[in-house]
Amino acid sequence: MSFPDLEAHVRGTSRYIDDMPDPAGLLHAAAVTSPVPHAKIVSVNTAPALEVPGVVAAFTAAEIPGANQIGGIIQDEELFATSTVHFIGQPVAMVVAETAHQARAGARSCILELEELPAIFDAREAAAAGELITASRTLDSGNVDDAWADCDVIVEGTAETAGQEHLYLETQAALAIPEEGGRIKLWSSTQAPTAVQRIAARVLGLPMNLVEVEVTRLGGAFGGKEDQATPWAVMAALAAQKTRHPVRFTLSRHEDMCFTGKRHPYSSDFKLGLKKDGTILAYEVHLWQNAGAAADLSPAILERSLFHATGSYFVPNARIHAASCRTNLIPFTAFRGFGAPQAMFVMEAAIHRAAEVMGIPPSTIQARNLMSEGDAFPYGMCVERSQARRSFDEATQRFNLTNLKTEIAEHNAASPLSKRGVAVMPVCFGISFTNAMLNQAGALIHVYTDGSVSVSTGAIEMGQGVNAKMLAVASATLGVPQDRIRIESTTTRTVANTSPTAASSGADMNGRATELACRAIANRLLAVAAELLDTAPDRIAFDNGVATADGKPTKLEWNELVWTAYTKRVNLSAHAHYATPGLWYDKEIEQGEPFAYHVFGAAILEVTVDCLRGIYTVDRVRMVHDGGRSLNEEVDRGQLEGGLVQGLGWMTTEELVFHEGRNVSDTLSTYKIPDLPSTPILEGLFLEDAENPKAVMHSKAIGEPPFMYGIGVYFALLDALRAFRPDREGVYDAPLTPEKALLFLHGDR
Ligand code: LUZ
Ligand code: MOS
Repeated sequence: MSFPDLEAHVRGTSRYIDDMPDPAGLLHAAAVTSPVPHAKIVSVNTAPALEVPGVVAAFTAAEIPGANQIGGIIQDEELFATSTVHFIGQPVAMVVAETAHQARAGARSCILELEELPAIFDAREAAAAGELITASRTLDSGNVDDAWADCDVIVEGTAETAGQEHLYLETQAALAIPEEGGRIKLWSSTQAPTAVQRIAARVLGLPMNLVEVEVTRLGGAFGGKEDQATPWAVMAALAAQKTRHPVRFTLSRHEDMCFTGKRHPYSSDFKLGLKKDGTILAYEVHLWQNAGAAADLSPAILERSLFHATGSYFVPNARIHAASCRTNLIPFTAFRGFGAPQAMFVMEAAIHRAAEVMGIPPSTIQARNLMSEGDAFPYGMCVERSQARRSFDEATQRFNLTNLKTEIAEHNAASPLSKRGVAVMPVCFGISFTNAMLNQAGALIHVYTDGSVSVSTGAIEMGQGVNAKMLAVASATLGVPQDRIRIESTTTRTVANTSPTAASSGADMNGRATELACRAIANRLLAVAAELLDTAPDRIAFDNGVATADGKPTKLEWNELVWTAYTKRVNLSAHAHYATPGLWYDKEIEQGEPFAYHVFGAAILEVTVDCLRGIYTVDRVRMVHDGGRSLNEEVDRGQLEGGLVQGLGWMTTEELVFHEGRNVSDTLSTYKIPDLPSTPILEGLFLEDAENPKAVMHSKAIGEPPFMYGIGVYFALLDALRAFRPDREGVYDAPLTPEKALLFLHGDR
């Protein structure tokens, strides 16, 4: 089986937290949340909840035994607001009851006395008011001020991107079980079990060794469970500690859409300078990140925006300003791409504007400025193996961009009300957590006496297929068939101090740890085999469960060897830790080597716009992707296609709208994600001979990079729209919904 969960998923028997059988005495939790974006709390009255049938208890900050603090990077977020509420949906208290329905009724009955305060929702306004989450940062390379004088063309403009709802299939969920000695066992739908463990321990006033967090799998996450799973898990744990009952906390879809953080909206100003031939000389950009009301992961996301501001291009003189702005919206959080897509959109907008002014296709400017081997990013790191040009050239040649453009021009000339458009989108994405500390992982392997193997790592399976990849690594390293290996659930008790499964690096790092631990056991077993076969260990290998000597099969089988090793008292277990080598970054000088390597690729996107109605279709997207040597090609193809489609949604129909701080796109009827009918014809090619010595078995991380191919659809749409309205300049305000397309076609603003 190429994907361990496949059969259970198809049969519907895979267990998620909400599917786990109810433990005896189970209670359900619901949150009491702020109905206004900013207010002073005068009083919180939970007494009415206790009158609601089935309600067992209600808790506010006053009942917290430890610290009322769930902030990760910056400790600026209370579990329950005490003096002030800062956004609509902010938890103030919780109610536990015998059923979820009763808990919600209890929560609704609580009375909050609030004095409303003025609120800010716009990032630029927040910055102007000095409302910053952290000090703003500037990455400055070359000499931008002098470079403008050498430019033949200089363009300026603004670009905006809206937020994005994760819409994982499984909503936020947790189940807390009180055990003996005050211990708490937590099941959480989290990407970050250690973070949940640490913060639950902090809030409950327990040492971390009295809190275990276990995760079997998530029904999707996309970054939405890197930090945002924590409050619900911690509330469940608190209620379990207080009531000594198991407590389940599962958000409804509507609650999840209202109460949890999303992708950050960004506002930006850009200025791009080029030579007549399209060579980029200078780029200056201001990025205003709308962080929402608390830091969450915003500073880290801002840092990734800084690093990806110049996209796939070499820019000799660049100045990138980035500010994380505090507003009275929900704290925005990690989402596939982690600030890179927002910054890369601005660069593409600047190139589009320059192309417009110069009267040349954007792809001419793109092609002229791709990173080459040895070029440095503004943060100082050189690309060692750039596949930027290779994938761009392969995409434009294999998919014959020149012919395609001719075809489109002919169609457009012949069709007054139907216009086609095309764009190329190159992607370059740095792999590693930008915070070097987080680039570590662990694995714990047991070989049992019957030869079956148990693999535990810090990686969380969230549908991205990391378990399939761990299986591939363990099987190849031990030389035993995949069906003898089980990938265990992820728990803080087997592998401790884990980083979130995030930054596309879960398979890279946990795969390396798995490889190291398997190798340690294999080496011990080979020593035993050498004795049995009367030869040297380095002449023996294991292949599909059979020992080979000098490459030829022997009679010695894995099971027999394992048993013999056991009788000889050989250790059949190993733990290994992996820390990505060579990473450093100095924020003082804004220079360093924050990434192990980069992933490259290019996509060609085609659209057709109905110029009477403004509706459009994305017809076809073809990608050439730098995937290294895949650990599992089906899994990688799934990430390539899924990432792209999620990016298309962000750029087209997923319109996250806040009115006076209230999310008014909080249902599936007002928030439209791509569906099968809107999914284009997809073709994905993986670059051949793409080695990668920087990751396990020459593989490459794939989770996030393909998302950014989706950015190209915005520019393909602009291409089609401007075929109808050549008199209009491009606007850069994503998503480009059909309504906005209609206004472009028939309006004048
Ligand atoms: N999470 C994080 C991430 O904490 N740091 C990162 O650099 C990152 N990058 C991508 C996605 N999640
Ligand atoms: Mo992430 S955006 O949790 O890799």
